Amino acid sequence: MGFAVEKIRADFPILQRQVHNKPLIYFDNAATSQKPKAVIDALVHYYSFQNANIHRGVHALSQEATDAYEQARDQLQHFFNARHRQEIIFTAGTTHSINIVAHGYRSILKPGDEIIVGQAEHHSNIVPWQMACDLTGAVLKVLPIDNNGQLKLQALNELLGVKTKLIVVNHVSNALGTINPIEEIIEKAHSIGAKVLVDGAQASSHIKVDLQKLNVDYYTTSAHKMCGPTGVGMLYGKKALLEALPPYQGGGEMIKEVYFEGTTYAGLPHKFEAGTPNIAGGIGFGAAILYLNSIGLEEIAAYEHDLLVYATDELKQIQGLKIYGDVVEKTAVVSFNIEGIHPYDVGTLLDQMGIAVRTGQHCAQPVMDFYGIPGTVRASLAFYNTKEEIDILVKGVQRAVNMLL
Ligand code: C6P
Repeated sequence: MGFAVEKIRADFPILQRQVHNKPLIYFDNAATSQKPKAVIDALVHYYSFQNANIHRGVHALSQEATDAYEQARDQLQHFFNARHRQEIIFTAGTTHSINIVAHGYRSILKPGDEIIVGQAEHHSNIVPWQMACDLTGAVLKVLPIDNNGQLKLQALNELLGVKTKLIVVNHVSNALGTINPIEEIIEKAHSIGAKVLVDGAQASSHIKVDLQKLNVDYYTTSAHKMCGPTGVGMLYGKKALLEALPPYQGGGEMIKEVYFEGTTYAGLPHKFEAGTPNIAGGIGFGAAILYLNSIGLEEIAAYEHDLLVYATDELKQIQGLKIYGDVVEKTAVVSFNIEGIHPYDVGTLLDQMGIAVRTGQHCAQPVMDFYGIPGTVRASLAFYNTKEEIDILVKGVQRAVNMLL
């Protein structure tokens, strides 16, 4: 049986709406994915019937909310195949997750220690490390990309050394869609005793991630890119590493005992979950995981790859169109420009046609600087998109070119 895209599309209420009197074509999935009714219903159900603070009350409602929230943690553990449920920390999203680790490394790093960062990182996997380096005297080294946007693994051999403490790299580039060979990177890092943090924001709803098999040290993602709500995400870390990492925020929930003379901290995962969390968000994240599982990550990946190949081939027919990161190993992201046209102008005209794409630097300025461009037009596809929508995009881009050149 083929991929039941029409049935799937019916799960997403927003796909029924019009924009500028045209049916919405949503190709900005890398920025945030749309939400199926199952996730929206989970949020409404929680606020309608279960709303209470968690881990605190003896009353039934609090217990029910706690169970629902903790069940979501179990769902995440199984989805990513983490060894222990305590290794799954609820955060506000990828940015928050990376900052938790980078903040902790402020008390681990020594002057002269080195962190290797990929050249095609989102700003949220650059800036926290720069801040940590500024405070500790550690040094940030850049693992360069080639013209296809792929990391130069050869260069990693030269960068890795006794001073390397950590490699921080994305699983998939948000600006280009290129999939990084993280298995190889993790192996190389471990061979010299360095750790690896993988920013999985653009991977986790497109590629099946097995954390134990990867043997990765830290992995981060955001629910909102996985059909879940905004403002919630995950930090995975190996138990022993998270236990050794100092807490990020102090407050309720993250403590064992508090005296004015000193405080002891709670165990995992609570040590990193100070304050009342995004309870509905966590429950919604769990519902999103269930939804993705009901379709199947492998099926999603195969269907999206089909869309990617189709979109790439069709867009290439347009004269003067250049795709950045046109490689085999990538998710369904097409980042492009047309010679002589600013990406913003293309995006604005596409919007008038009901087509949502992102234009600009995509919070990855070093990638744009590398190519010497102000930005790109980025069409990022999801499993609820169709080839018919791609046809409309291609026609739309051609129309925009005709108008602008
Ligand atoms: N990228 C995009 O349009 P947050 O905002 O914390 O959920 O995720 C940050 C982030 C980190 N890493 C990668 C690889 C990302 O793609 C993102 C978010 C969006 O590309 C919004 S800037």
